[in-house]
Amino acid sequence: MCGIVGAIADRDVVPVLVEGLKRLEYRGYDSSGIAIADAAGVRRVRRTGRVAEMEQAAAAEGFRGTLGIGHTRWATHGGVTEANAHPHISHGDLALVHNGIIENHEQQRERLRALGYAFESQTDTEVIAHLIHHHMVQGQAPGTDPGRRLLAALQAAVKELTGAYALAVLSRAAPDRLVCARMGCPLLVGLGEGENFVASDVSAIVQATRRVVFLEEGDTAEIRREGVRVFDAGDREVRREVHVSDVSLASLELGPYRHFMQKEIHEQPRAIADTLEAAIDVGGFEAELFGARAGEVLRGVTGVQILACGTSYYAGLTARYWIEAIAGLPCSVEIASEYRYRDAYADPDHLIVTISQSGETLDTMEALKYAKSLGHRHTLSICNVPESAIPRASGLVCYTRAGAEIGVASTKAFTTQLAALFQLTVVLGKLQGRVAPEREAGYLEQLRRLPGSVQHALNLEPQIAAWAERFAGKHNALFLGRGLHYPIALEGALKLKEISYIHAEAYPAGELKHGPLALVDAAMPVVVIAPNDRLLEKVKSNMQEVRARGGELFVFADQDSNFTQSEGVHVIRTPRHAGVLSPVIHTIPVQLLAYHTALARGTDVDKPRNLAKSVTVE
Ligand code: HGA
Repeated sequence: MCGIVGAIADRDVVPVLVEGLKRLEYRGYDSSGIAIADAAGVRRVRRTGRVAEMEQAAAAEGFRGTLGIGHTRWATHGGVTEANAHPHISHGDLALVHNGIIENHEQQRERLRALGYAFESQTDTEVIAHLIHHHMVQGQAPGTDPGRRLLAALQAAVKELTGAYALAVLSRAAPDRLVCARMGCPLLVGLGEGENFVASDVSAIVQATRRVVFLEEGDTAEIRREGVRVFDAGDREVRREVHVSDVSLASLELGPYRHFMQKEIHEQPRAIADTLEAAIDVGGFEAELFGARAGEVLRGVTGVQILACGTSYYAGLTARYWIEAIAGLPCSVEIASEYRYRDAYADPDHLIVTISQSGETLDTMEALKYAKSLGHRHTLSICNVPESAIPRASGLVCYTRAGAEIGVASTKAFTTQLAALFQLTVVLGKLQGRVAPEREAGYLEQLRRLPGSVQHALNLEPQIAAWAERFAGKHNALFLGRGLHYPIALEGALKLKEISYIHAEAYPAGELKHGPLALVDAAMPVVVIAPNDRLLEKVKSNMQEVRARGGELFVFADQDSNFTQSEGVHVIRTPRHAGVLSPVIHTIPVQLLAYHTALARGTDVDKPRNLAKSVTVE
């Protein structure tokens, strides 16, 4: 959330900042701004609304400069106003952009007010700008180099902050550098030729450079045209490894699609195939898929605790069914923001599995740290972004290979997480002696067929789009599933509310009679995920309960489910029962239903109101 980009070069960096912000816009899109500095002073332009509006304003004001920072905001403290948009400036001299939340901002504000600082915004961020300025002024011994003072002031200021931050700062007094800091929110430095960059993620700067250094927790850095210096939390200069990013430009472009979400839904066969490639290539499920030491670790675990948020949590819920049934291990799944604040029972022989698309989800990261503090020794991360914080903090890792996911509503990240979790299940099952070679071969064959079956499900798009027309005028919807498909009902309801703003809830179909049936009338569409599994007859009875109350049913079934259309019962068939992988197939229609309903309602599909991607705040 919130996107940061900064650049120092011999050329005009404003186009680099604007393009970077456009690429980061999925992280936050309520307002944006840029600031540039030279020896004459600091100038900024800010606008509420989209980056394109800010870009126009910058062009109208003839913004140019060789040193600049930019920000796209997802407000946490203070409303969506121009005054609250970043960059924030102190004394006309120092400008700063921030991602995160400063928890002690009130105390710092009081202190700075007493020191004579005036505040122009309601943000927590503005205190950081004044605090750095204060330290800069304090360190003003005659002859002290202002560039060194800027870094020293940043390093002193961050020690007085509690909370989470990624920061990029520039000052008129030191027009030859940017300084930046990271704690709890992602930040990387991009290395160019005679020019260098800072950004929340590599997509923002990939057109300028692919060589990046990921800052670690507590790091600060000084970025000049001629080079970059990184310092650890103790202000000691350190070397950090240089990585060459392989993010593809095509994955950041819309191509022939209308929305990134649509593109990403259609990329799923490829994304799943890429995620499964390693297992399919070796022709089996080897522990080494999760890291060199994985065999030894996974053989010894006696249970699994999954921690995640949002869509990733639903991937975890699906995996629980697999892990208990196939690997025979107890598995619990918990929302990370709940787990991290309760006195949880910890069995050190249980494996902690965290799931996060971005690898930066703050609640998940904190839940992981908490689990370790409770004595958990075995940790595994399922993540889509290499070198992000959560995999780096985990013993074992499985990277999904979905490619960049730009749409705020997660789609291909979810199905690739399911693919990864299924691989983990079978590896655990083998190590527990519960999956014999014939069974393993059967699972591998099912996985091989999975991308093709997903493609078949995508072919249902025209039928689903026709249903979506009927949903567009509704205010509420219910999603039902049982067993393995209950988490898919949850995911379907989440997708619909996220992007179409229709209130949608999901229930295990057997729960209907315990309360939600009271909501059912002719105005309530009820979506049912009803493949031909051993719960099908039970689901059919639950559907009768809905029909008897005048509810209209929209049923996703497979060929063998034996449903016929009738008055008030609409049926779309996925081609063939996909066995234990059926939840992956049934995810596609609920994604498409949400997408087309949002389209019919004219909402902003890729940037739904109030949301943003990569949730790096609590
Ligand atoms: N707290 C700051 C930054 C918000 C943020 O990082 N969002 O993801 C603000 O409200 O402006």
